[in-house]
Amino acid sequence: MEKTVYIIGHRNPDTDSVVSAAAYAALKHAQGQKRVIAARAGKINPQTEYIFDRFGVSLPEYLPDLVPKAKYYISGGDPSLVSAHPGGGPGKPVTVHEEASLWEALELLQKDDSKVLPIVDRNGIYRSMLHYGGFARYIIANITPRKKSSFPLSLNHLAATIHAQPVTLFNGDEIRKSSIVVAASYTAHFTGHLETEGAENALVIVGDRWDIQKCCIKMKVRALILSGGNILSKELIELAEQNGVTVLISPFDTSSTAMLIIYSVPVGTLGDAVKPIRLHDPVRTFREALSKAPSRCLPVIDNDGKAAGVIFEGDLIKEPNIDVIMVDHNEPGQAIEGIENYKILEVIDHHRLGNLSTRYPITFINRVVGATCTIITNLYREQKIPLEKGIASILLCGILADTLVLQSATTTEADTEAAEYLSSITGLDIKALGHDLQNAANQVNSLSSEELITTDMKEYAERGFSFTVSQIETDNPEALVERRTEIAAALERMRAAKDHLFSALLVTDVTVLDSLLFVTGKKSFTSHINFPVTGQGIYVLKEVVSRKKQLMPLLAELVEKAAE
Ligand SMILES: [Mn+2]
Repeated sequence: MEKTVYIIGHRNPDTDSVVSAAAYAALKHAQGQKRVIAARAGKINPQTEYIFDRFGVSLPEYLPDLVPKAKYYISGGDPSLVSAHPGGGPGKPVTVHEEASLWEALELLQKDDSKVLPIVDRNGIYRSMLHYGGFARYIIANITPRKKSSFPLSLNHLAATIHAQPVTLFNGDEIRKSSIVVAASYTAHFTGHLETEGAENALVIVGDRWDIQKCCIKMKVRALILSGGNILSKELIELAEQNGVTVLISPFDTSSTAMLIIYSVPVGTLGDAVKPIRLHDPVRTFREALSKAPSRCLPVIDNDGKAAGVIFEGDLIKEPNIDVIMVDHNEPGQAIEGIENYKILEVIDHHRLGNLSTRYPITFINRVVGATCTIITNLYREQKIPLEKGIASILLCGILADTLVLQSATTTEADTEAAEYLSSITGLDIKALGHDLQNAANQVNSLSSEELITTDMKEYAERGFSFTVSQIETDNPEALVERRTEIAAALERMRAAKDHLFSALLVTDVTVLDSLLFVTGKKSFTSHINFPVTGQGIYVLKEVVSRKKQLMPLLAELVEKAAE
């Protein structure tokens, strides 16, 4: 089975990470890899929204988490992803209509080599499950010499199941309980028998016995079935038409015909009402039910209640049907929740190495450049894939956003070169575009303290400690200094919730390229901070604009001191 591959950036996504995912997925599509989907692990910031909107590129799909769910393990892939694959995706699940005959259902089961079959109504809504266990129960309950059984069936199903040639057919669709009567005795005897059985619900199987044929038609049986390909006289056909009696010619002998009739009941009457699970249900919520379910499988439905397939206990030990490519991050702590359950195919990044480990060799590209978008741009050029204008435009935005318009300390020649290349093929002016991007980002004053901190927050692990460092860009840091009590309280809530060593917010002034650092933390850490102070818990970091390249080494040193 071909898997779906999600290309996804870090949590609290910034422009570089969202654009990298979108542009790298477009590169894979151009190379013919259809089942690759760009994704993002969170809400986008106003700048990212502005960019995708302005250049008319569709946003990567939002994934709240990658906690294992039914849809990632279901046999045949997640049907809800069909629309996402222009070249086709997982097929429609095999189901059977509730009014189809048991015979048709069994044929489907055999053809599909499956143990179970979801039974659906005319709109595809799940009704019940057919499995061999339920089928066996039906046979045992109905084929017993101790009692005379009747079967709910329609004459159309009956005719189809026994491959009959209809001579006359009345009320073919009506489903009604009927009993099978074989005309094996003398006529007088038989007539008495038919009277006690109730002729109107009798399906009489008879051979070439003219007397019995006539008496059945006179008594208005539900259907007269001529076994072994026997035919009816013209006179009796006319009588059958007058009396509204259905006459069918069965190509099989009497015993085969009688046996096949049992299989013409609508499959909906045999299904087990197994409670379905939903595509997005986490595996942990149904693992136990699955181990107790008949045939150790459960039906899976989509949001509309439509049958989406079947999940077997064995599916959970197979590899899931999705893989992941990480862009703009490599530390598991910054990745989308649940990522450890899937195979990481590639990492494309420009950050320090975290503690990622994989079970397989992977493509790992990590370059010391200012933006992952620079690496992606160069992958297009190395692999000789022409850039669409929309993708080229957002890539340029990604580079400018992550490098503060090529002015941050992380900017390399490669970033400048890639930006100039993109600028020339899109006709976008770097300075003017940079100005637009900073304007779009400058909405910090309308954000709550929580939003200021979580919009671009990263979690780190170092020397056995965990901590968070957020960053926000503004042209008016004074406005945030005025809100210092409120911001410090929000930072402290963030820190205390997960018992971090400290939580910090780097406020970067894009007009002069300096930053302020807001910190709350444990004394064992804060007592070591030796940066110039400008207020309670606020430090001045002259010419520091890069969290990754300039701030993180400073913080790592302080964490080391706290560890001693
Ligand atoms: Mn980046």
